[in-house]
Amino acid sequence: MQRIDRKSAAAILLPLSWSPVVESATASAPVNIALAKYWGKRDEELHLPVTDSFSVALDHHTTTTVRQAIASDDITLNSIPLPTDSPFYIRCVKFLDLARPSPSFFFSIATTNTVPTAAGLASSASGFAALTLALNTFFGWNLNRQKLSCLARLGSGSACRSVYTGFVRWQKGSSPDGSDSYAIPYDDWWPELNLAILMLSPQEKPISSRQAMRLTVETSPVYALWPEQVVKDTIAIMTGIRERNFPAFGQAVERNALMMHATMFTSTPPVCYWLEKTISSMNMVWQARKQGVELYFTMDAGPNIKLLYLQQDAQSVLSYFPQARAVTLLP
Ligand code: 2P0
Repeated sequence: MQRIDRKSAAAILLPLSWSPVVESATASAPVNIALAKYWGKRDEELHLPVTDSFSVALDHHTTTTVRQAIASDDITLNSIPLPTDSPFYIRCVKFLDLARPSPSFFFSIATTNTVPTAAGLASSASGFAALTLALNTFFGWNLNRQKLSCLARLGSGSACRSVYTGFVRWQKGSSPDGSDSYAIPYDDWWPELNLAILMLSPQEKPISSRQAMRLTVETSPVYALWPEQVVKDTIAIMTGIRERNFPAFGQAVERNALMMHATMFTSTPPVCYWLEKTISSMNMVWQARKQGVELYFTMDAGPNIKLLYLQQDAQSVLSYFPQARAVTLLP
């Protein structure tokens, strides 16, 4: 397949030249949780996914302010300057290179997360989406949401979903330049839907999701089943929302997360983010379900569990999991 580099992919989205139109610009973007996961890229450079994915926004945000700096890029995260050799600084600068009006232009970036770090939700998705929105204002690009979503994707794939609130579908697209790989909002909302975080370990991941994703695509025999499964799960999730069929919705969400982890277990070498507590918590969810509580879970590339349930079951769920922290979803 024809390969397009990041600069060329960004050039399709941006004007021919630009310079700041304001002294500073601030923007916020929500954290999103995938219900049908983005797992596997067809293009590593442009973060183009193998499949669609589907997410819901949380009422937790990243807020980012962009200014011009004098001699080099400086980036602060929750008021702490990022070391220039830290992986996140390097990732941000690689993204800022796309927005730099000239090689001698430098950025001052201040980023804060409303997410308590201990909640395990600190997210590159909300971070790159907020940075994209702030750059759009800073340079007066006036990009529409579609282009903003494409641009955010060049920072981190899942960031393309964080330019919207509510339920969001990232359509994978097929163009080699990624111009049709962006998120679109899903025009329905489920006010009774609840999510709570079961924080089982605040420890850093043994392997980044980016690396795990790559390893899985390259080595897991189960990965061949994944694309078709995501299509089925996404349809079941969207239909479940439309019809307010919580068991159908929950089963699809849970199956999708388990299938993603199945691709990891079967990679070489195997990747397992689960802890013993992860497995016992899953068992507790299944036990609760047997006892009539409509409770399902999802998991990302980590050991923590996100519980999904309807408002009517909130009390029962919290009696099974008193340590779970409910998080508001953002329509
Ligand atoms: C998701 N994850 O859909 C999936 C589920 C992790 C598990 O998106 O390489 O940081 O920056 O495009 O977006 C995490 O991967 O990966 C992720 P890059 P990203 O939310």
